[in-house]
Amino acid sequence: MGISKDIINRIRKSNCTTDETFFQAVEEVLDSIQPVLESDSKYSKNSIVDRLTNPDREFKFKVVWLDDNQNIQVNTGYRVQFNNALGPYKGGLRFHPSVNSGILKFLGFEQILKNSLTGLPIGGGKGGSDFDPKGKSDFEIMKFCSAFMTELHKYIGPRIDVPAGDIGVGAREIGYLFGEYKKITSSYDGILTGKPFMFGGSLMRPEATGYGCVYFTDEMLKYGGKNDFKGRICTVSGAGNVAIHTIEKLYDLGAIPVTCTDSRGTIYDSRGIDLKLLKELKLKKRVSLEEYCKDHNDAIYTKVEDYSDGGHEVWNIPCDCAFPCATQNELTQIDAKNLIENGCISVTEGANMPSTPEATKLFLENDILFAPAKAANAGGVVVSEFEMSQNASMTKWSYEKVDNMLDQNMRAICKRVHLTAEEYGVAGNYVDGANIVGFKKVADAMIAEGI
Ligand code: NDP
Ligand code: 2IT
Repeated sequence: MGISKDIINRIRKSNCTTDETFFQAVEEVLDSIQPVLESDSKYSKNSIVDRLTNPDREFKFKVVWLDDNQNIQVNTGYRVQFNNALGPYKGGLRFHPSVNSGILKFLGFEQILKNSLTGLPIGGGKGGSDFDPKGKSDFEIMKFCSAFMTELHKYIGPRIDVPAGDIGVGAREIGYLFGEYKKITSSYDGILTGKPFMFGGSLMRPEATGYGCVYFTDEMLKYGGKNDFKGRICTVSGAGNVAIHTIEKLYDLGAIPVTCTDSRGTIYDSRGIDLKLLKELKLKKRVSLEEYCKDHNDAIYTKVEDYSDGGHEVWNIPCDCAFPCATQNELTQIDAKNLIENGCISVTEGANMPSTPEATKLFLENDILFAPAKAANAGGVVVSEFEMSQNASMTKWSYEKVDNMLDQNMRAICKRVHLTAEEYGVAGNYVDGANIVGFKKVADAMIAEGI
């Protein structure tokens, strides 16, 4: 069957960008939804594909700030408001030198379908900056966040667009962004999610994405007839918010997570990652993972440049379950081959689109239980929506309540995806299942709302 070249060319023409990630994300979705488009002409009559793959609007702005040496620094800020058919634009902010409008379009497009899949009333958006938080003082982070919000505040609002965190943006940055918004507007709004608990944040938001990934996988293993996590060896990439809380929940459910990675290297600790130390290094001291070996000299640290088969060290370590939780396209075809040969039974995408299309194809062909990002990592935005609800009603929910609701929501998403894959004759293919569920809901809302 395949996707029509006409559609792809049209999307490329209307979304001019040098970054390929957006087209990668779109092509996967178009491939999955072919049967839906063919079985009901209302989607083509209403030009849904063209409308869905063009953001409602994109903002690009200059961010000028003063560093600690009194030098004036200039960065670029962005917000892509992609689709609000189901609710206010909702999605994170990424601060990383690689950020450009193409990457944010990929993330914003994925976010529309992810948010739709949750069943909650939230649309899709994404933003960020090419600002590099690495090596910056706390004061410089604050100065940058203030300058960024000076522009961003014009475009957001609790019923318009509600940003959150992503790579390089955690509770510290959200706190500074919130403070600046409040100063500019004098209004105490739930304008961002992922806020510290003391001023409107939800309990469990920091843990939500990682815990959600593990709840989803637990359910997927059951559907796949593989029982639970007890005693299972797990490999995890990343050493940030998502990776740390994935590791934490894996321990809770009896698994043994043995790896973590950062942009410089991989730690392999066969007895299980020392979670307390990992949090200390990455959340408090913000230093390289190499430091881990100072406390554990039997753990193995491999620098990125010292591994050279075209893949990544972390995916060549034998495991039962793999969790890529760092960044896009970090798991290649060679990595997928290594995982399969080493006996891996499941792969859960904690990061957004961490597997290349070739790797995904190999997993599906080899009956690996594969949980795609837009389903598996939806726990973060689910609890973000809970935070919006709490802010709107001026209430605070208990840790147990949020955790139970997160658990139920992730298992419900898994069921929806599983049943949809069966309904469309691709049982076990969660990529198609997730894309179809997410697409149908947002597309039907767009049709009902008119042009
Ligand atoms: P963090 O900034 O907390 O951590 C990111 C981790 O990934 C760090 O260990 C970082 O290494 C590593 N990393 C980042 N970029 C690269 C790169 N180009 N190459 C190698 N390693 C890299 O981010 P999060 O944990 O929040 O996000 C991780 C992933 O999860 C992203 O794909 C994000 O979009 C996705 N996600 C996040 C959600 C959230 O709630 N935070 C929700 C859903 C998805 P170093 O320490 O060296 O910088
Ligand atoms: O990719 C994502 O889902 C996020 N970065 C979190 C989005 C959110 O609004 O909580």
